[in-house]
Amino acid sequence: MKPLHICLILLAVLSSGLIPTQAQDLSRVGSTKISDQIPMEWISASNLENFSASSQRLLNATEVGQPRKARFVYLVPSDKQVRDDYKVALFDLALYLRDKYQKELGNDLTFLPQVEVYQTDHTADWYRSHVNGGSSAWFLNNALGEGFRYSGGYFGDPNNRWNFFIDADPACGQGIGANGVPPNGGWAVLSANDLRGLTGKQNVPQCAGDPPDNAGIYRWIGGAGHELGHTWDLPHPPGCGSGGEYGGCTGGATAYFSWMYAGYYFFPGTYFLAEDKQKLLTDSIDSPFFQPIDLRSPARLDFDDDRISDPVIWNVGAGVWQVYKSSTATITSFQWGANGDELVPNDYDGDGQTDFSVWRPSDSTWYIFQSTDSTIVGVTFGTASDIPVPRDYDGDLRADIAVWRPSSAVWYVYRSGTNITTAFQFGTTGDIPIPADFDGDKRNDYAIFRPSENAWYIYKSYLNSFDMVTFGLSGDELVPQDFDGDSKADIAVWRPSDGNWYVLGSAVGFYSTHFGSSGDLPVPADYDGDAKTDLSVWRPSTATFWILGSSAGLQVVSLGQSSDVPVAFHAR
Ligand SMILES: [Ca+2]
Ligand SMILES: [Ca+2]
Ligand SMILES: [Ca+2]
Ligand SMILES: [Ca+2]
Ligand SMILES: [Zn+2]
Repeated sequence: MKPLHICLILLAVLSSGLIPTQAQDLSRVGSTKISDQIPMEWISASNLENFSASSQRLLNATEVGQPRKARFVYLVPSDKQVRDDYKVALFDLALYLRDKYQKELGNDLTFLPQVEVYQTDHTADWYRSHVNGGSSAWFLNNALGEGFRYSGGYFGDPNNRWNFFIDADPACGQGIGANGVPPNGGWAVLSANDLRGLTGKQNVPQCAGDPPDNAGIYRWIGGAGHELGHTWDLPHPPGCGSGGEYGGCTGGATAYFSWMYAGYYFFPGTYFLAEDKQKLLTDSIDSPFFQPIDLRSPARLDFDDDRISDPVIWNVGAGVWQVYKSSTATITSFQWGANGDELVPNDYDGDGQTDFSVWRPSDSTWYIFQSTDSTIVGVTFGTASDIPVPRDYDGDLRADIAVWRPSSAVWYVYRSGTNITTAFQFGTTGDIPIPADFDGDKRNDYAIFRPSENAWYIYKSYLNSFDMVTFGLSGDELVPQDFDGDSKADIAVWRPSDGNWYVLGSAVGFYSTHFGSSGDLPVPADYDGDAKTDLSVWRPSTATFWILGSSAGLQVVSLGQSSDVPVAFHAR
């Protein structure tokens, strides 16, 4: 489905000539494009000294020995508000690029991102109109000067790559873009259209008559990643931009559709050329930015941090959790919560280990026992009739406190990466929320099951569209998990009446397996640690877990007593 979709876009764009021959942020002089690779001649130290001489640095961020970072800086002119949606979008952008660079570079190598916000003391109009060097470079010089002043950055900063996003529009003919040429490069300046694009808003043509750019959020993420590449002095491929077939790229279609040329437009469906990867990984200035970072999502219900799910039951009356630890095959008990609480176990502090945690409807408070430092966190969030749906929605590898409100079908998510709460309506009253990462981008997706239609509706945030799949019957237990190990959750149900698992595997297609029987409760998780969810049930009559390990085979674990509840079942 997806490859076909992309092919259609390619054909449409190529035939109509709409595909840009250079990067998205190429600005225009009349109808003539300026390269996004900003020549250093445009910039001079004196242009910046105008600001740094008269202003103090507000932050000293760059110290020798600090980990090197890619900095994503949101600059807010004095006549603009700091916007939460822009903050969230820049955070998303930074993590999407971090993840994509890791995929491209391999060996877990990627950069460390940091997102920051500064309100400046100049108006949006000042950036385009304040005389500062050549008129094409006014906007750049003004934004760079202010960006460096607030962030503490500078030309050729060995410890940071600076990506400034200013909520202001350049005038027609003024350039934006990046420079990575040593010793004075290492920066990019992007503008209000990027912030609009990253939040799915209509862009404002820089010059009268410019066509609108409606390619969607991914295209703007790809564009910013292309500029980030320029901050490391990655060039456009040879020949590209000279015109003709595939933009004149010497490397033909392969070069043309690479990330450092038109490929940004198809993010995440693009790639670095071998020479780009080679430069990032071996260049003495670039390579220190790329360190191995473990970006694997924590395992579900893993209380001993071995990335293997542990069977867990909860005694409703006493509030006692019993965990069968996979690492030692021993049972540990912990009292947390009380009768009436909802179990919301997840990794809230991001150490890879599941935290004992409950949500108490009576006071709408989340009580989380953090595994990192054994501190107790209480967060009031939601109302008594909400359904708790904690997941990692923003991709920072920490679960976000979240509820779905049945009366309005609004998802309220307290995003751990930005501490910003977002509200998004998806579904309708009577639906059942079933969030999971269906598309495999490491962010959980809003999704609901509609019992009246036996339909799964899955929202695809960056495409602003949804998938609908009819699957399952009324009375089925909904168990969206990654059964086939492709890192995408599969649409799946367990049917109590016949003990069958029906799985629409995103990699392997439909299959069904009989495991368990009427009276059991499904408790799917990855109990043998092969990154595939295992078919598994808890049998109350005998207080046993029956686990069909996808690699390890059948495992039977006795735990607790008949009146207990299995935590996996209630973890929604
Ligand atoms: Ca474990
Ligand atoms: Ca998170
Ligand atoms: Ca996702
Ligand atoms: Ca498994
Ligand atoms: Zn470029």
